[in-house]
Amino acid sequence: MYSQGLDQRDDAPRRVDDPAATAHDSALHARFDERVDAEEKIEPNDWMPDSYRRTLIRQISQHAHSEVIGMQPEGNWITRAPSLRRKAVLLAKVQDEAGHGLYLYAAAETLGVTREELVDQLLEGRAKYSSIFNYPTLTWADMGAIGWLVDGAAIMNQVPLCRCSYGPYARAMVRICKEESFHQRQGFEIMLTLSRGTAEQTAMAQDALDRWWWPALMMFGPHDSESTHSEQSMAWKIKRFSNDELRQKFVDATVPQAKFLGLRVPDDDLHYDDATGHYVFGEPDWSEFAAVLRGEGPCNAQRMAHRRRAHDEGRWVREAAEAHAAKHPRSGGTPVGPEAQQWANAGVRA
Ligand code: FAQ
Repeated sequence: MYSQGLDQRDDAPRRVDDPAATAHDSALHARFDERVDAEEKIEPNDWMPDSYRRTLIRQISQHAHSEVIGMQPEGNWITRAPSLRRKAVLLAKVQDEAGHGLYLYAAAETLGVTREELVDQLLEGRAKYSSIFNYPTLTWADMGAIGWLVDGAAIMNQVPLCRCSYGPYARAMVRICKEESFHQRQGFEIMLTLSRGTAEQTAMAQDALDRWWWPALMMFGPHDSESTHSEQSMAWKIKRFSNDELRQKFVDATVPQAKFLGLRVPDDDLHYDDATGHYVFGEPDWSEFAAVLRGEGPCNAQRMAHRRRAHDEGRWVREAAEAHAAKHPRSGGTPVGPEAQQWANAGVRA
């Protein structure tokens, strides 16, 4: 629905031997670059290079898919939360993730792609989602570790996206980051409670940290030297920091929190470097990262099977919504004009 009017592209391929067209293209490109450099937001109907549009669709839709698939690991614990308060908080958090997915699909739609296309890409295995959601949630402490580490990494990565050059993405990220911040605190609070609890609870918190630490570091993506998109995305001010810069910021922020919890970060190489003021840390297992991206992580098959099943089971809801909208096209479902009069006559308020 957000893609209406976006099918007129100024950057459709032109004849290379047409000097006027080439000059026109160069002028558009130059103006676009100037606006990005001047920190102006690019809006849906503004001219943009096709490659900028494609990059945004790729990143925003992968981000949306991650939020939606990301509900599964935590959804696993809603029925087993240890108290009513924990259950209500976890339920609200998982609902927030669904909301983030929806804002992000809507932001991607402003680029001229439909949500159906994006969902098809996910279901057919043509689109990626974050590697982190392919790991199992084995104990209640995993809810703490996900909030603390996964949402913590997400915030580190996403706060700079609030300054992304593309307006709809940047604005969606403002609200998402506020909610992620609450999520991070609820995770840390679970870890704090467990680490101040019995020896068994502390061991559970340590075990969760052991299992989630390295996958959390992989969330930031490959090293800068291996990152295919970073350089261009940073030039376009979509990304504001490189993958390695954000990973370092995350380690610097999180290690002191682990110390406060009395937990040990599972990295023998980890130490503070007085000269740089940063923590030096070991190398994630990049072969594991590559395997997860190939679909061979511990839960890839399970996550996708569940998503496909949920999509199929929700078909009747989508069909009912479409049938309703077709009956009431002018108001997106709410009857207006003579139709409203008919409803009013029947005793129904429009
Ligand atoms: N997993 O050239 P780069 C969350 C892919 S939301 C899977 O460095 P880029 C909330 C990358 O797509 C978490 N694939 O790519 C939550 C590319 O493949 P492609 C998601 C990865 O885009 C919390 C290739 O590798 N967050 O956690 C990963 O410049 C708790 C080369 O990489 C976002 O999506 C990975 N970890 O940088 C929900 C944030 N890393 O497309 C529930 C927005 C890289 O060429 C519970 N996205 N790849 O086939 C970004 O900031 C960027 O897209 C990066 C990757 C940093 C993820």
